[in-house]
Amino acid sequence: MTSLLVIIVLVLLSIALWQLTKIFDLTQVGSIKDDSQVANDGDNNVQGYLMFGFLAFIYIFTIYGLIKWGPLVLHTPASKHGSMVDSLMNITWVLIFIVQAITQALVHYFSFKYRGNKSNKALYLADNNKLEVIWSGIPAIVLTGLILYGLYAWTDIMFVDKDEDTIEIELYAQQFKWTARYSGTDNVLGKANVRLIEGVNTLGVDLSDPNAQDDIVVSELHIPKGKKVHFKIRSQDVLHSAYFPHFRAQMNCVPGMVTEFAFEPVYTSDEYRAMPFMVEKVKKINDLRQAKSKELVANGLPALDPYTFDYLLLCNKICGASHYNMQMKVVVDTPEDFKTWLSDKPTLVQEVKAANAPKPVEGAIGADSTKTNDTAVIAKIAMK
Ligand SMILES: [Cu+2]
Repeated sequence: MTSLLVIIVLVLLSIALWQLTKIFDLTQVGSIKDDSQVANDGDNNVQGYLMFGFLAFIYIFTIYGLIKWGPLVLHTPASKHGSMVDSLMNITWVLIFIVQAITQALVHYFSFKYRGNKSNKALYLADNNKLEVIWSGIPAIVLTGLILYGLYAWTDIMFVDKDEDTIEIELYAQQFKWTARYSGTDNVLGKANVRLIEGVNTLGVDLSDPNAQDDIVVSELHIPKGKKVHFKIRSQDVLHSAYFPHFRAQMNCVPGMVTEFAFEPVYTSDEYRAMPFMVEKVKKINDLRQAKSKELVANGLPALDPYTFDYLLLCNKICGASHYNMQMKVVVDTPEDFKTWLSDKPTLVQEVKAANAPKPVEGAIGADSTKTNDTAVIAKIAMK
C-alpha cells in the first residue's frame, strides 16, 4: 500500500514539473532565443567535453571496482591443473584491460576532436587497405594465440590416461542435491539406470552387475590429497553443472549421458583453512557475523554460528527454484584419513539388504520390541 502511494505521489510530482516547464516556456515568448532543433557549436562543445567526463567515469569506476571487489576473487587454486586455468584467465584479463583502456581513450578523444563545427567539412574516404589490415590482423593474431593456448590447456586438463592410477567416483545430480558413489575396491562403477531407482537405491544402480557389489553411496564427498580423482557425472532430471570453484573444475550434468572431469587435489581441507589469505577471509566473515549476531540477540533471536571454510561442490546451472542451495560439502583428506573414512561405510548392496530384510513382527520371539512386551506381560501376571 505504501509503495502504491509513493508511486502516485511520484506521478503527480512529475505532472506538476511538466506543467511548470510549460509555464516557463510561455514566459519566454518574445525574447530572442535559438529555438532550432539542430545542435549549434555551443551544444557540440558541451557534448564533446561530456564525452571526456564519461571516459573519466569509466576509468575511475574500473579502478574503484578493482580495489573494492578485487580481493573477493578466488585465491590459490586447490588442484594441480588449477594454476593453468588461472594463468589463462589472467592473460585474458590483462589483454582485455589493455585493449579496453586504449580503445576507450581513442573513441572518446576522436569523438571530441571531430565534434560538430560549422567550419568543418566532411572528408570522403572510401577505404584504406593498410588500416584495415592493421585492425583486422592484430586481433586475429592475438585471438589465435589465446585460442591455441586455451585448446592446449583444455586438452591437457581433460586428458586422463587409461593406465593412470585414479579413483573413480560418480557424482549424481538431481533437483536439488548431490550424491556421490564410490567404485569400491575394484575401482569400477557398477552400471546404473534411472529405471532401476527403487527404495534406498536412489541412484538406480544395477545391483546384479558384479562391479556394483562394492559400490558405496554417500552424501558427503571425501577425496584424498595427491591422487587424481576421476568423476563420472550423471543427472536424474534436468541440466545441472558440477562446479568445484576451488579446484577450478566445472562440467555439465546431462540427463541420459555420462560426462567426466578429473583433477588432483593438492591441499587438504585443513591445509587450505590454514593459508594466511583464508585465515584473514574467515576472520572478516566472522566479524560480520558477530556484528549481525549482536543485532539478532538484541531482538531475541538466536545468534549465528561461526563460519568455517569448507570446499564445496555447487550447481552452476539454474535448474529450478532451490538451485541456489544445491551444494555438497567436499573434504580433502590425507590418503590415510581417506582410507579410514571410506573403510567403515556400508556398500549399497548391504544397505539394500538391510532395508529389505523382513521387519520383526511386534511381539514375536526374538524381536527387540518383545523385551518391553515381555516385561509388560510379567508385570500383568505379577499383578494377578
Ligand atoms: Cu542444479
